[in-house]
Amino acid sequence: MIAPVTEQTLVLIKPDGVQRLLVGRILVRYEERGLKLVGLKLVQVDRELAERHYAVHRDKPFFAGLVEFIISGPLVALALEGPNAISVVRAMNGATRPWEAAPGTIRADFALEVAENIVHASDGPGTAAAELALWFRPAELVAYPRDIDRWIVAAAE
Ligand code: DAT
Ligand code: MG
Repeated sequence: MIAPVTEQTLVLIKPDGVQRLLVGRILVRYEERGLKLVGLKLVQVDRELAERHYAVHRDKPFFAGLVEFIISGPLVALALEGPNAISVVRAMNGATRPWEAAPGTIRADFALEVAENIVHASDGPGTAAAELALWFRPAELVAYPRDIDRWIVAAAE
């Protein structure tokens, strides 16, 4: 058996998801997959946090619009934990351009435009650690056992 790496990742259900009343339907997908919710909050983001979160895109032509969008209304920030959580969540979200996202992914099912593509997720271990630290104080990330984990996370051999 390949021992999976337990990871934590940051997800944002962006303002379009909140405005379109999709928060519950998106959240249930991650929950049903077996990912553990270790952080959750509704945030009205300020410009400084938005610019820090998307700093890697600072020189892109869409940067200004991206920041305006992300501060346009509240969003929901999630910290999710599980085996290979970073790549699992990226796969569940689907391709950045929703028209290229595989059917059954969140972006394919709920979005049409790249600028309003419903969800964000960290893209690697380094960005996950940095983004979790940016969005959550240490005390807001909660470690707790779940009885169902014995059905979801295979015991290491
Ligand atoms: P992802 O969110 O899949 O990690 P990314 O990091 O390349 O994608 O881009 C961050 C966000 O920026 C993306 O979710 C939506 C927006 N974006 C990307 N490319 C864009 C474009 N060509 N026009 C408008 N917005 C864009
Ligand atoms: Mg990205």
